[in-house]
Amino acid sequence: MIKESTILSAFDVAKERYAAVGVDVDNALESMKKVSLSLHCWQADDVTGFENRSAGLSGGIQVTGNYPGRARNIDELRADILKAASYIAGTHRLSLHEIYGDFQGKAVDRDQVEPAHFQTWMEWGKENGMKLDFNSTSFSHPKSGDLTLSNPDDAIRAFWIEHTKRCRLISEEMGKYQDDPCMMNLWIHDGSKEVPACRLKYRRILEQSLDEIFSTKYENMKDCIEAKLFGIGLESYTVGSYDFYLGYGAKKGKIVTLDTGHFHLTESVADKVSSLLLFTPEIMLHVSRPVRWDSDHVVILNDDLLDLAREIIRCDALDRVHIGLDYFDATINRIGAYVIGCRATQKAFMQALLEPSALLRRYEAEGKYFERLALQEEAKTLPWNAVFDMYCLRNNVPAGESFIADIQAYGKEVTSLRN
Ligand code: RNT
Ligand code: ZN
Repeated sequence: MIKESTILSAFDVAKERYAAVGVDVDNALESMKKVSLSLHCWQADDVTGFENRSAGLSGGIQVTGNYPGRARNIDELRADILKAASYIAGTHRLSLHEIYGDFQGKAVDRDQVEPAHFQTWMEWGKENGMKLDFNSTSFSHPKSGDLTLSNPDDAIRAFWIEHTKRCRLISEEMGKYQDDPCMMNLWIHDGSKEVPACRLKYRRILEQSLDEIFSTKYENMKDCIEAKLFGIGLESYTVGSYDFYLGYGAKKGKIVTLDTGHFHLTESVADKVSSLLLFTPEIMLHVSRPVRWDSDHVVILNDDLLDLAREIIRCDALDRVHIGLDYFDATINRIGAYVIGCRATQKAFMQALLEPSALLRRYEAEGKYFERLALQEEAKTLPWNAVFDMYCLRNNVPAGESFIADIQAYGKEVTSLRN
């Protein structure tokens, strides 16, 4: 454990250093309260869910690793999420996929799912101070195939339309219950291994499906549409590409989800934020980490994440950006994976909030580009970590690396006993 007195004295020094470049650390700490993360439930069990069907993970996504102790049922998953959340300062949300319903061992097909299947989740969320977000699930089902909402086969398409409509209703009920809109993310894997004879055909069908799905208006949920570059086995064509959803979102006022793993590796996701804010209602993030491809590695504090957080803060857009996480790593302690990724995301926002932006903007307006670059470089090594430790201390979560030993203990006493 880091001594409290050490945190306090480091904070005082940091406060002085930041004041010299016109940054008020207390304001930054106050703004951190608005940085609420939506934890993805699927890191706890390798995107398995509770359908009791052995279809296996499909839809072009993949979890690698076989570290022991994944959550096998709803109780274990809930316990693991709460354990992880206890090391993450602030209030969090939980993002559920449809396959994580409380089905009580019954087989509930995706076109039969109802708000009742999420009643215990809503109650659990309220008891534990976690608001819920939601996701429809197109993958890991006998009808998943390569095409769902863009399928020319009317019966299959109708099945997925029904599923997605029901997911919107569930989201609406969640939003009502928690008195705060539930963010519903719609991602489908539709695509093909080779280039199709007509790309337009499937995109037109997808547009029609979405129009039908969104024709019901709700007050307590918000629709988010997530694009992607490619899936495994579906490398040549993705029906729901970024252009597709950006166009759809801009035209029809829907929120575009930016998954940081869903772009060409040299493309800047940070650069998209300001454009989306001008032309779409809000932004949903899926903070992830691609390594050579959309591999969904545990999020770490790297330049991409820092750039993204800085852009959001520079746009003063914390009220319009929803910070969801999306990665799945089965090679290490899964609870530790949550904590690492969440804390990295928070650290990125902490640094962004501490940027000496007033001074940087002044230099820029005056054409002082040497001064701007010099300050940008100096700002990188200002003692932001002392402010982050203070943020942890004030929120009663361990500062620094002391969570490692705790999570090791949970691994030994709880998760390693699962098999
Ligand atoms: C897949 C998308 C999608 C999923 C989750 C499980 O590439 O990122 O968001 O990861 O819905
Ligand atoms: Zn995603």
